[in-house]
Amino acid sequence: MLVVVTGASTGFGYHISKILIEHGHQVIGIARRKEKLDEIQSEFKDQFYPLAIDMTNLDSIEPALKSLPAPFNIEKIDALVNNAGLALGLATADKADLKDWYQMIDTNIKGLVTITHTLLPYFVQNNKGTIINMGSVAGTYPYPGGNVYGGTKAFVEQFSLNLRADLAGHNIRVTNIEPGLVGGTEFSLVRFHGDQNKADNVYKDTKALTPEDIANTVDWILSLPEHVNINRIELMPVMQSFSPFNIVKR
Ligand code: 8X3
Repeated sequence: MLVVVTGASTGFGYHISKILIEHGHQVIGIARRKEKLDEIQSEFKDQFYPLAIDMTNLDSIEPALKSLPAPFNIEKIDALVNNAGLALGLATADKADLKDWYQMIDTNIKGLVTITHTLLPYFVQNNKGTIINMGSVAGTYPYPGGNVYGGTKAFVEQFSLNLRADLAGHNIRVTNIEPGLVGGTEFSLVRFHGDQNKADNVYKDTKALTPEDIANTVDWILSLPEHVNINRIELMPVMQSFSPFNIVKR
């Protein structure tokens, strides 16, 4: 398969690319940092095509994908893994930075729908394709400070299901993967604007999911027979679960 992976330079995206290439697929890896992508390309060689695009630069997405060289041409793409996304801040809504909100909306929503909109006509034309979106438990369960991040992931969840509705009759699969706590990535470092102590504290004394767990999930979904669609898959580490509702007493 030829698979587009967004956010391919680190974390989930790197591990997703790695396992797919190990299993004989080719990957077009999208990320902002060209140097990082070039490093990955030297590891994966001809099986990896580095495409340096900023997912918030919406106008650059379609032309970049439409000018991919052989054998990575847009009409040959079998799957899209919409992994790029970020959380910024954990302040309550009244104290959050509006710039953080806009950046999450631009990447997690606008970037995701733009690349999906670019590839969908080719999937429809080929009557074949798989879209795997990276949602989050934050899209289903509210938590303090989740505000816009959770909102963007709720969008991704519903967008995924609505794509399934629109694509009825076409042989196109759509899955939303909704992970809980995953360690071993820059997710919390980015969320806390580079505060390593705060980021480390999130995972202290936990046994969180790993990026490999997420990569294995993507690999498994792509390996299923073509008639099988996993609509949503929610996964958490065993040590993460649920709390009662918060009731503030007078
Ligand atoms: C990542 C999971 O709980 O930090 O999307 O929102 S959480």
